[in-house]
Amino acid sequence: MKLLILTALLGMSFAQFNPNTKHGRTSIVHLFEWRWADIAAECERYLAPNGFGGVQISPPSESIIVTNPSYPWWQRYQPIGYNLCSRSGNENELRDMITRCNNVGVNIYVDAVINHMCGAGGGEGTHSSCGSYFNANKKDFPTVPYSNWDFNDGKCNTGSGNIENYNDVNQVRNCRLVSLLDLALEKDYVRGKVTGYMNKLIDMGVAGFRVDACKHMWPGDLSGVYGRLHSLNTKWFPSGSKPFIFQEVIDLGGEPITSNQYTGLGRVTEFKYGAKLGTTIRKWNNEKLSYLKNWGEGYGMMPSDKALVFVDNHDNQRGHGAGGGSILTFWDARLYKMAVALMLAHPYGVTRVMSSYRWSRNIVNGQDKNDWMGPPSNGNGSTKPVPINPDSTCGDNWVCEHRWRQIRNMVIFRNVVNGQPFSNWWDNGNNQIAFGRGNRGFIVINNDSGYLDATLNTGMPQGTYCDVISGQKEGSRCTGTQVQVGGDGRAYFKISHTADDPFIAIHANSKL
Ligand code: AAO
Repeated sequence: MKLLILTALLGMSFAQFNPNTKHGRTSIVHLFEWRWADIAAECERYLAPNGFGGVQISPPSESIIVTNPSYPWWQRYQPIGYNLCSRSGNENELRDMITRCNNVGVNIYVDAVINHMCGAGGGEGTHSSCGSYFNANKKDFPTVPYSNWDFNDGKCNTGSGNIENYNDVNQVRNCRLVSLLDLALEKDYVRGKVTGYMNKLIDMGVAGFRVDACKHMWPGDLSGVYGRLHSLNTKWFPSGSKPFIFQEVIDLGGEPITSNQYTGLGRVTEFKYGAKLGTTIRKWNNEKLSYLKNWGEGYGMMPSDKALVFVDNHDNQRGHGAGGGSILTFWDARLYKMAVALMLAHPYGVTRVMSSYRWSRNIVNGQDKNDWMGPPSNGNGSTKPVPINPDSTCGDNWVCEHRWRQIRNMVIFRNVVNGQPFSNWWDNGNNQIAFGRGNRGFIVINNDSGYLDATLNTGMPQGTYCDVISGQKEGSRCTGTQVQVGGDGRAYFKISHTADDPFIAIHANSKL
């Protein structure tokens, strides 16, 4: 009995750290700005067959529509209510997507914008994604409804009403983030509306939430919100499963609000991860791959079982948020693939793969003037579908990093090595490294300016393995390079520094 209670308690307190993924799947992909109909198809035709555990979707809630600039991606981070129509589709399409993805074991995580409503300058009218009326000047959002007294302004002590100083905790949590009308989440009424929205999605079948802008909400208020969330829908999840929570808190150090103020409530986005990995792979500040022997907590990051990690996100791939110029993105494809492979091979954190669209960058003095540009769209702002080319890449400026062979195969690698320890580290003291995951997988990376030529202990059983970077195993042959592992677990590797992808990865399921 005691044991039962203990397990129940543990289950309750740790559940929100568990992504609830199925069939041993371990990674999430952010299908940034995709339409619900496309995501549903992608779950069935690509994500499930290739072992993706879940999808982070763009905010489904009713938002303001901005025409100057013309339909920016960030309009969706300005809710005007909790009706479920957006540029990605309507409520029926959302429901159909959740159902179809769940039916093939791919989870949906919703980007929940609950810190604020639209910007103070959002005006009055029905320029919103479901056409509901709102009046930002009066802080009147009748579809919820919220009105003047549901906002924090009375508690904000800055002249502008906006956050002016990130060193002042009260400002950061009670004032407006870039003028966004800041909800008073300590009010029972507001919490009720927010949890009503989240619970509706849980009942529809979502598996969890990315909670936007958590730095700007008091941990106690968030705890109050999370405590009211329903268990997941038992049509797809074991009874009593709690939603996975990952909270967006940007903590690169140097501010009084830190990640660990939130790690008791759910996972937290670890922004140091992509910033530091970018610096290392770009070899800035004399950083070297060989230093990554201590990657993770050893680099001052939060505990692995609290972290949600990624190489880039929808903000810092275009200069929003934080991380700076070191962040690697699809624009630096060669280094990017190396970074994503390293992330997926390494045991630290729950991993999220980014899937982007291309826009016309216009960088002036290090700033992208087109950082606002929305997804591939028609003239009226409606988002275009994602066409799939015969070679399985995406068309129409959808980048689909998750479909790049090297990235997709490393998502599979992570599933194959799940639960195995970090092992058999090797480095040349510079930018050549290798490490394994128990006896299930091994990766070798050459980011030096000369050949890698070494016989390394892989920890793997004897056999012929297909490299899953230059190709993969197909039937009884490798479409790319082969690796021979001897009876002693050792294998010879030679990797040119000028190779398209200067790294090799093998795993238990790529053995011939
Ligand atoms: C848009 C317009 C605004 C306008 C507003 C209202 O751009 O001009 O005032 O509408 O009309 C997104 C866009 C925003 C957009 C907003 C609403 O990024 O441009 O505003 O939608 O449409 C902070 C927050 C973090 C937030 C990030 C962007 O803490 O939560 O800013 N991210 C999320 C979403 C994001 C979204 C929102 C929140 C809002 O992912 O897409 O905004 O829903 C420091 C702080 C960080 C802070 C950054 C940026 O970072 O630490 O907490 O992030 O500043 O202000 C070094 C430091 C690093 C520092 C960084 C930048 O790297 O180490 O700590 O420099 O100074």
